[in-house]
Amino acid sequence: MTAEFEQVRERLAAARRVAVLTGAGVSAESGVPTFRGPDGLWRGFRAEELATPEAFAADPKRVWEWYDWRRGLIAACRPNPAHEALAALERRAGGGLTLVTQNVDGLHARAGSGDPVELHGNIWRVRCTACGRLAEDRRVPIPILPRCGACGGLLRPHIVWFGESLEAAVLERAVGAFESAEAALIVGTSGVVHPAASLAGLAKRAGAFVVEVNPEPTPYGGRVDVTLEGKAGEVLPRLVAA
Ligand code: BV8
Ligand code: ZN
Repeated sequence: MTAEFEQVRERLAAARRVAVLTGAGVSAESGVPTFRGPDGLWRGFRAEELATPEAFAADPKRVWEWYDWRRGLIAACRPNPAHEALAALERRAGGGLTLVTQNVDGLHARAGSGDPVELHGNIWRVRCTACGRLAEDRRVPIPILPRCGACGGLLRPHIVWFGESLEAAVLERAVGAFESAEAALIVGTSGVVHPAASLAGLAKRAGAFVVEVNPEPTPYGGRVDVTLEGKAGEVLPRLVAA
């Protein structure tokens, strides 16, 4: 237990309000591929080429095949000790912890997190491109080109694609949590995608103690108080252990 580690445990325990931001790295040990890691490609495509309204307009079938593949993969994954540790920390914080995630896999909720802020949506929710109807759809496989039950319109994943705005209420909740946090945890994100990547800076400017958990160095490096180098599934359970 290094002095740094002890300091983080103390600051986390003392903080009345904690904000957490997670990225694909928190689900890596569940077997969900990250975006920019070695397993980040699908049929040679990067997420930035598929998760866009243009890609969906040009070839909805290919985009749905990518999501169907991810849904099938995620359906077989389980929350890992990192998700469970964050759910335990939330219970212990008694309402003082807000979990914000960039992930669309739904694993935080499955691990028991009460009301995660899903900045980029959720892969198990679909939205009708014609009538806008939102629905949960857990079919695996999902028929490729799924149709709306109400109007027959083409469904799309209820996910924020590159170039699309985040839902204002969702972003406001995330910004509010990081601006009022006394401690902030940034776990398993490469800090590349905005506006999620700016949340840590908001907390820092508001005087919070900011900690990053990642096995690799990231652009956050110089701007956090402590970087705990390691896997989320190993570091978080030790941080949260009673
Ligand atoms: C918007 C849904 C515009 C898809 C996603 C130039 C500069 C700044 C911004 C931009 C720019 N050019 C374009 C933009 C805007 C763009 C953007 O940020 N692009 C990036 C690529 C530069 N952003 C947008 O378009 C956003 N919208 O800006 O709106 C606008 C503004 C005003 C008005 C109108 C419009 C929308 C962004 C949302 C895109 N959707 N996801 C889907 O999932 O199907 S983003 C996608 O990347 C995922 O959500 C993912 O979560 C996210 C970020 O990736 P990470 O989570 O960080 O994952 P990554 O693989 O990168 O990293 C994994 C990390 O884990 C690594 O650091 C690794 O070391 C670590 N790790 C690995 N194993 C472990 C681990 N950590 C811990 N434990 C382990 N075991
Ligand atoms: Zn419809």
